[in-house]
Amino acid sequence: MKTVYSPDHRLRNAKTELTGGQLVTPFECPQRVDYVLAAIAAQHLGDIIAPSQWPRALIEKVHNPDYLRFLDSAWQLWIQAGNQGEAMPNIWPSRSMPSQRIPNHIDGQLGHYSLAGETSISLGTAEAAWVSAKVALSGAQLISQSEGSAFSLCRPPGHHASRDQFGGYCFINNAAVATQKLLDDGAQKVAILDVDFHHGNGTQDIFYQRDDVLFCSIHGDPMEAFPYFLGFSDETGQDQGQGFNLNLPLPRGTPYSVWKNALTTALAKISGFRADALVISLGVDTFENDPISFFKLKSDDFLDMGMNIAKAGLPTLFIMEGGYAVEEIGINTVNVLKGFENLTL
Ligand code: 7XA
Ligand code: ZN
Repeated sequence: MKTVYSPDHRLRNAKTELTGGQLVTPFECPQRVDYVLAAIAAQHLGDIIAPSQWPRALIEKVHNPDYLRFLDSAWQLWIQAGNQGEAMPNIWPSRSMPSQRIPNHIDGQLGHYSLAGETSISLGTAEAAWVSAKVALSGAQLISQSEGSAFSLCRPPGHHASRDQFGGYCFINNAAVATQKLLDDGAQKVAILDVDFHHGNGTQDIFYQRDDVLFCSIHGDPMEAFPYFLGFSDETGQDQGQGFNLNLPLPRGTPYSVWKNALTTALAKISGFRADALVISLGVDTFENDPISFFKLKSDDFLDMGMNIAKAGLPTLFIMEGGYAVEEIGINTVNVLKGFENLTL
């Protein structure tokens, strides 16, 4: 399986994340990709190729142009405002006092364009997010060219980013951008299976009213886990999209034996959808030692996960999302890909 990768992910090198009332070194760090690359080489997964250049218009199919302009200008505005640290939101329109107005001040813009408060914007963040989207687009192109499978080693991740909001370490929704490209290239229907520990609220939101994209997600129960406000099983889609959204929340301590039942349910739904292609939002923060999650998957379980995903029998694009047990992220990720290949080779 080919991997699409760019060293420019390093442009995202934030120093601060807000957690537990403290500013800490972000869990979502550049070293994550080093470990994945090392495992790809050690396990002989296949060639590693650079992404192509892509027009911004492809990103604008799933993100609002004003949001992309905000991402481009946020760091500069933040510095011009005299700030010393990294840009973080600290004020939002609220449920009882909503507003769609977009303030001129960077503090107001950060609130308007964010869904959570842990993720800082640092020098180079917008550039890295754009490169990450190109990595996703190039992976989609491989699938459109009948490659069968491909791995987009995206960083920063994307599945929390909505049309116009960042948060949860995500800025551009790489899985959504890739899915739209597959449709534009001729796929009639695309299924997205999000196996990251966290619900892909951004991806869900982007496709919630559509019947050409089925979104399925297996994740920590949002009553107990980020992103808290979406990811419940009664969210099934809206309007034309009714019935094309499947959420499978699971409780604290879920082992693979239970997680696998949810995978079987998701794969049955995907089979009934008769998709032309499958996009996997591949987070490995379901791992038992992940520092910010609460499932109990073991490294070998990821092999079985890949094997079962292969049983869908669809051209499949894997998009990297989360996973913060940094020393094991490589083997866990590549186990999914090797498991997939072992069944399809
Ligand atoms: O899939 N999403 C992630 O891995 C990032 C989740 C961010 C959680 C932040 C909790 N303070
Ligand atoms: Zn995650």
